[in-house]
Amino acid sequence: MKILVTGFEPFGDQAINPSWLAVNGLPSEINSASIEVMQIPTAFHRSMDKIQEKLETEHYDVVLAVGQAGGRPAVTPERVGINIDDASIPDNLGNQPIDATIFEDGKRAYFSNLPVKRMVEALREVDIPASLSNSAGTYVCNHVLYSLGYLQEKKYPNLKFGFIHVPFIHDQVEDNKYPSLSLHELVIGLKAIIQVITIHETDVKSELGQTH
Ligand code: PCA
Repeated sequence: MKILVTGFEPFGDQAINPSWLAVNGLPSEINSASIEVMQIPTAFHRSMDKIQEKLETEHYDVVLAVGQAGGRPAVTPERVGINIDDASIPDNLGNQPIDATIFEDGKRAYFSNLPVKRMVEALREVDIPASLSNSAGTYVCNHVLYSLGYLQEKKYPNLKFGFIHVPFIHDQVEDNKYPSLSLHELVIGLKAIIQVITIHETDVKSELGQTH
């Protein structure tokens, strides 16, 4: 099994992006699956261009994208990407799409086809705070998750794809203003998630839904 794991470059007012630091800390093999890592730009179309270039030159069974969700207290596998770009700040290329459809011929949403609930359970088993997220926002991370679903549907039917949002790491946070984890915890969490991917094709029906 070959897994491509991506992390983002820093964006907004942040000097680092923990998603890339954590992804870059992964070993090259987990459970005999080979892991390849790549940094992608925090830019609406360029981020996906880079992933598509990779998929065109090499075969991957899984693409797992990872991004920063500053302010979240937990590692959050994302359930779904939606067909809209609605940016509250410009991306790293200065683009700020508002209410823009990502793909006119795409579905309104694409659900990750990885076992997201098992991921949450695996994270909790290794003592990493985790919950299932039902919205990846409307910025570049949602764009990437949605576009991976689109690519899976239109071009790579066997591709497994998913998205993980990670909190800030301690270095980014002054006076405990926001929740944060250590970089080491993020790496442990991503390893646990990838282990799940290498073992399980299907998800569990555990009670991880939310009332709001
Ligand atoms: N987080 C942003 C984009 C890049 C990143 O790491 C997001 O959640 O959309």
